[in-house]
Amino acid sequence: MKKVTKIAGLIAFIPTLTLAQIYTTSDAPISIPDGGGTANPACQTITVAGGPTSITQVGVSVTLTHTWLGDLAIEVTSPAGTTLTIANRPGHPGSSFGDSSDLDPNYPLDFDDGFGLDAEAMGAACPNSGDTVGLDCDDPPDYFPNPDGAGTGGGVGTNFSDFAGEDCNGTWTLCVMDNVGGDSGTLHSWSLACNATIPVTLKSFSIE
Ligand SMILES: [Ca+2]
Ligand SMILES: [Ca+2]
Ligand SMILES: [Ca+2]
Repeated sequence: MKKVTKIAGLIAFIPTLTLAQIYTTSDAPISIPDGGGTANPACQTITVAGGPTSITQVGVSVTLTHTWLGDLAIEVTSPAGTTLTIANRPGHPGSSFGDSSDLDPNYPLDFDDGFGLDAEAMGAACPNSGDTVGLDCDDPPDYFPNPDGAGTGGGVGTNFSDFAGEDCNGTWTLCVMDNVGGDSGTLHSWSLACNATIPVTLKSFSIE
């Protein structure tokens, strides 16, 4: 009885306060070209209509499969054409090849300026090469963006405040670039929050 009450409370609460300003791509999953770099990214778009006309806050959730996250750079571009690199080869150039941890679609990566983990340190707390972010470390995998301009691939921007005051309506593009050959993966999906927070609590929520 206690659990039923809790579930009903969540369902009533979230759609009105949070989900109204969260948008998810309808694009199909796409393979990330191994070693494709900035010249050959995997991209998906979201077209927002009826959203906020002046951005105060942006958050992004990305669902990926990959066997070496240190290969990857992730960029989001607003309808106005502003680009922010939210992660740029985590662990590189601190280590030559970047962090070796894996990404699993069961553990989407969430990005918000208010989150506690540094995107550049993604996976650094995982003890083994075959470990999965969100499962073996970084639980939950919630990061503040770090363009890491020092890394290869040309990190762009500062953080999500780069989009402040822009119109959320229009087409947003998220691109994932794999900068080193040998390990590959897939961009499954991504979601965008305008003037809302990505609902991290939903990921660990299950009805038992
Ligand atoms: Ca790995
Ligand atoms: Ca880096
Ligand atoms: Ca690769």
